[in-house]
Amino acid sequence: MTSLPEIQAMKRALELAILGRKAVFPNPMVGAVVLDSSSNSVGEGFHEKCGAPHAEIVALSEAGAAASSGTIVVSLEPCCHYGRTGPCTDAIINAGIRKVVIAMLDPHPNVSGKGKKQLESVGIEVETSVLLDEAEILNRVYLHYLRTSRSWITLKMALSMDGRTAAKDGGSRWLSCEESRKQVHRMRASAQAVMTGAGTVRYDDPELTSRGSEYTGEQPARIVVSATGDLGNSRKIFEKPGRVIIAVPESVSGNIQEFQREFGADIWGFPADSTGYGFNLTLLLERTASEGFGEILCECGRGLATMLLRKKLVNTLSVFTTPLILGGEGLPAFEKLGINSMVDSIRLENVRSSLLGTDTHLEGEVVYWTD
Ligand code: AOF
Ligand code: ZN
Repeated sequence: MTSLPEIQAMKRALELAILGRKAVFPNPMVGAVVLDSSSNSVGEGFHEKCGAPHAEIVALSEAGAAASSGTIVVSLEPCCHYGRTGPCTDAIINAGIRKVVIAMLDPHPNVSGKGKKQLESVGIEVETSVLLDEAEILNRVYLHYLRTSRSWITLKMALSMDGRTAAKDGGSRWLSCEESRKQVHRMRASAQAVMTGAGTVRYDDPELTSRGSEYTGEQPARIVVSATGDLGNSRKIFEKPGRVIIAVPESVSGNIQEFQREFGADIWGFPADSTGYGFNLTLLLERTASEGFGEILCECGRGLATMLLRKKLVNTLSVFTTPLILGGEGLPAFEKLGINSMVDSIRLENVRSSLLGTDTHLEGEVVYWTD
């Protein structure tokens, strides 16, 4: 049975875990709370960044001798292997902990139930699945990476009430209200990278940086996807601090070295492929993940948005809807997606909705039935 203090401690552990959000990838976000034998909280910790001590180690060292005969409440199954750091199970056993309360088992092949077994084998009581849903949502990027080796993509769109992204003449400034734009700047500030297509760069010359009071001091990397390497005369993308990556087919990467020379941009070339954006976007998202981008905010036009959705690479869809009509002559959000009837429609789950000024913000995870 889970006690009330243990559930409260798990809520706190989940809160603490989020503090590692920007720096832990490819590790999970983990928080831990140590309760002494009278259920008082005597130590807290979270995994701050990849390579840093695990949450349990931080919480146990804060608790010191008070951990003896106590309980550790942790949002993920304690590890039992040597990675960049040592096994948390050993530290828990050595601290004299009597009970371990876990939200979710760690699906990492080196752990996946083995941590729990090791603790039980020395007589420690282990309880699992406490606030499991919350923990799985919290670690969706980690879980997705373990399954696919790819970055998590949040596709953000600003639409009119009739689902148009721009007027017939291409104009879309300022479709969203000020509160929505502030929210986008918050999303950029918390994303590790922002991705767009070269068409948007050519047409809008965006900065893709976080600005205003939402700016937290660190700009996201900017990733531009292009089939040709043509960015027109747009240069704002290079102006602000932060890494800029231009992803192109290998065949054109030699032609755009000037972006590397003049602005220090990284040019990533991928084998040509007719099913993607001149190259296979899946390879791009594997590369972004291997370079430490767990979550990418995609702010792009119809072409890239359609391609990402067709290839089942969009994980969260985040739509800001403004109460105005642009009519059938306005530009639609997507090109054809092969949807012929309601049963083929692409749906979202875990949907969140809110009002932002005069706009509605709707966000949820895309369900791909055939996965
Ligand atoms: C825990 N507590 O706070 C975290 C865990 O390279 P390392 O040593 O940091 O190990 C990384 C692996 O440890 C990671 O893939 C995941 O399985 C687990 N993460 N485990 O007990 C923590 N961050
Ligand atoms: Zn660990």
